[in-house]
Amino acid sequence: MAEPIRVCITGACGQIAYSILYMIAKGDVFGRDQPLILHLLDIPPMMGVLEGVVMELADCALPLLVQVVPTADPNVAFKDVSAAFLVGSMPRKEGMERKDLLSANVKIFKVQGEALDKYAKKDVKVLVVGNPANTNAFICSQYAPSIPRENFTAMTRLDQNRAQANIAAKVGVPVENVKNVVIWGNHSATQFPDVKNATVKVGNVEKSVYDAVGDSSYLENDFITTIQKRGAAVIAARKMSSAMSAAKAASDHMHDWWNGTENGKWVSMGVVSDGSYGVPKDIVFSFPVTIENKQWKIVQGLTVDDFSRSKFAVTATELLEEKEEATAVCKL
Ligand code: NAX
Repeated sequence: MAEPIRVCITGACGQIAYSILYMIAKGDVFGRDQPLILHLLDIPPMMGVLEGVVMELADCALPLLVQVVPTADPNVAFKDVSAAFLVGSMPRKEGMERKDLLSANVKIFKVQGEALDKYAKKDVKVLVVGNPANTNAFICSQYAPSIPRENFTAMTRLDQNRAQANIAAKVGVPVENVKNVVIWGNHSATQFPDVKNATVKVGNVEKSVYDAVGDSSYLENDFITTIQKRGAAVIAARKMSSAMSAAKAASDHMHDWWNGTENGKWVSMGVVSDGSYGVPKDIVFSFPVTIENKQWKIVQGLTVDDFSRSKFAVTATELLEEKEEATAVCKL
């Protein structure tokens, strides 16, 4: 058996955590032969609830789960961790825009960045789920200067999974037949779900999504807005934000970061922009990436036309504004 690794999940009493803890603890993310010590962080008023979560984890009788460390102290939560899922924050309520959340949530990620910097392993992989995820990831990395910026990523995998499922349903094929859908930009209503380079297997034939769907007007209008507004549609129906699907997406994201992407496939992750595709540098922007040896690389050379560039501009502008606001909030 391998040595156990320490993995932190923040917002451990929340609804996303309630799904993802089981996925992680049974080996979906780090492998079926990787023992785990889970560090669970939540805020002090939730410590009673957290006890219940710890009891349930014990009652799952999972062979990989060596130890659980429940805490309200970020310094304990991040001590020697190899991976961190930063889920904890205030969730968006019906009718609330993401911008309203920014000032409340960004401060949490400043504190957690500082704690990661001091206590986590220097090669820790940090996945930010809590919204505004891209900007929170940026702020977190700013306050953890001893950890490479590449180690801070934001989740847009739920948007990718939504887009992939939408195309699969439209064409009438299983979801795994659709590949290389890309989410560009912010995890918000300005994101650009893009199928220009995506393919779908129909029978035994691999086709472009454009050919298989045969309706470019759908792909450039309703498809995009449906994915952009899917989170709001789930909230309207469920009266709570996406949780099971968000947990699955976080699990997929970290799984691929840890284990690598399959040959010929790419996945979308919010990563610090290096200026690829004309996107402004130094914002956490979702790009298509491939992953090898736990290092992601932005996929280069994809078809990007004027339509795509206009979409990039909108989402990049929003991220630049968020970054400015967040930086101002952190300096107060
Ligand atoms: P919940 O309200 O169910 O849980 C949040 C938990 O975080 C609570 O237990 C709360 O006490 C805890 N928390 C608050 N401040 C904390 C802090 N400083 N340290 C540690 N824990 C803290 O929310 P949930 O539905 O689990 O959603 C969590 C976050 O994910 C929200 O910000 C939500 O907007 C975001 N989402 C992000 C998605 C993405 O694709 N990036 C999709 C799903 C989700 O909307």
